[in-house]
Amino acid sequence: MKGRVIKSTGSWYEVDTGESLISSRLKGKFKQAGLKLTNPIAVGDWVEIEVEPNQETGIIREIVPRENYVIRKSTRKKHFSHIIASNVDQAMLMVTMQRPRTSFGFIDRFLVSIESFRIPGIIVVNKMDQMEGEDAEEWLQDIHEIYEPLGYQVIETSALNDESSQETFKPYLKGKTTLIAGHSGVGKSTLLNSLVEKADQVTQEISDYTTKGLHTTTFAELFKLEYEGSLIDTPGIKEFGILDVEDTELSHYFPEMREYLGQCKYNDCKHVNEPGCMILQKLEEGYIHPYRYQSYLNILHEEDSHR
Ligand SMILES: Nc1nc2c(ncn2[C@@H]2O[C@H](COP(=O)(O)OP(=O)(O)OP(=O)(O)O)[C@@H](O)[C@H]2O)c(=O)[nH]1
Ligand SMILES: [Mg+2]
Ligand SMILES: [Zn+2]
Repeated sequence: MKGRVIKSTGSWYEVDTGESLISSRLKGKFKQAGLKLTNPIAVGDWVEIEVEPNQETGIIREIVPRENYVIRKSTRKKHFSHIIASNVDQAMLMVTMQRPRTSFGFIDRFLVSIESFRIPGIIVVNKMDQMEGEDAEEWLQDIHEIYEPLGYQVIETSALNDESSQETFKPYLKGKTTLIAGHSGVGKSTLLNSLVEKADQVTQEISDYTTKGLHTTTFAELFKLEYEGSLIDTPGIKEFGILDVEDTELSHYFPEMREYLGQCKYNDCKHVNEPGCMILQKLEEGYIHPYRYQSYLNILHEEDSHR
């Protein structure tokens, strides 16, 4: 029987077969080419299960090859990675200006990771009700100016008290599997609760002392929308560790650089200080945003320091 993993808690996986939910376990080892994973099965996976004689539990026999996945370095286990979710049609990154603050660097790291599968990205700016002051205005303007021209849509919302979030989000979510990610405390579960009537995700006020979230959601979980489509709530991410990317490959994951690739003087150009570099020229001419270029350098250098 085929089904989709909607939740995993330790060694049990909730599999939705369309007709029922069957708690299933893995038996035996699953080899996954080239990846050392903390979770062999991820929310979003399609699996083949065999229902046990008691009819209530199942055994996972096979994972249908993933179309894509969003993956990060494990924070707990060195050299291991963690799949946040798989087989998604798009990823929403929820960001807030304060309580907690989301940096442009963090946004860029997340976008790089979804670009490797060309997963469309949407930036959801939450807590618009708390946006006040010049600093906020500037931050918000930057978000629009930097990301929209790259093809990432930007949606502004106040998940906690916006009566119209269903209307706002439905056109984006209908018929698709959407992942919601972001720092702890930005309001991912709050938005989910407002969009999925039956969902009852726990939410929690952020710490006054650190102005950071308290990591309230601890497992990813897929919820079906009332219309066609589903939404995956995920635990807050502190830092987004990008999996090893080759130096010369990184620029492929920056849409604004992609169009100039192949136009540098040297084939193996890393776009740092090489003569005849088209990326540096476009940066100079203002076609590439300096913040984005800075993120590019940061990721590039961090990769170097791991070797
Ligand atoms: N002012 C304001 N507060 C909000 C808004 N959306 C969410 N919050 C509050 O922010 C806090 C954190 O919200 P959660 O939904 O738990 O955040 P989360 O992103 O799911 O956090 P983790 O599960 O820890 O990753 C809660 O106290 C929410 O009530 C909003 O639009 N405006
Ligand atoms: Mg949550
Ligand atoms: Zn170059």
